Amino acid sequence: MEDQKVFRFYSFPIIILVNYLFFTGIKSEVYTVGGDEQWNTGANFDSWSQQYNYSIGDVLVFKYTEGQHNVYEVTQATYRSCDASSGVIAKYESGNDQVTLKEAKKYWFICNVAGHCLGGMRFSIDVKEKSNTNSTAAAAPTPPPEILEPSNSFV
Ligand SMILES: [Cu+2]
Repeated sequence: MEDQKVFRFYSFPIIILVNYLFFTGIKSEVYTVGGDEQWNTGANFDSWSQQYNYSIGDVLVFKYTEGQHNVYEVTQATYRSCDASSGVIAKYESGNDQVTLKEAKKYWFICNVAGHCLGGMRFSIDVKEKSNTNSTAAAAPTPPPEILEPSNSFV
């Protein structure tokens, strides 16, 4: 009976701790490109993309009406020229495209519907390795054993 009470009392901080580790050290971020405006003409993707720091494992979600836009990951030269006759790394056109950022590198994205890239549907991001500041917390996922010892308040 008493043991159960102790467990219940101490399980709460453990849940908090596990959540903390999950959200700070382990979980990758998911970004909807363009925020509320999504992947559409008229949104400012330069200012949107500069709001965040991107790490390996993060996911970009491009939301738009299928057929009205598309998403091409391209080289820097193609990003600059908006001419996708070459320099295309990947194409997405489902309207709900999830792009996992797998490498620490610069990524360039454009919309290849005529006029959209030149009209501003393009941005670049710089994806970094996951920073080491969280790794000490993430390296100790099991709570220290002393946290389970009953304190004097239960004696
Ligand atoms: Cu477009």
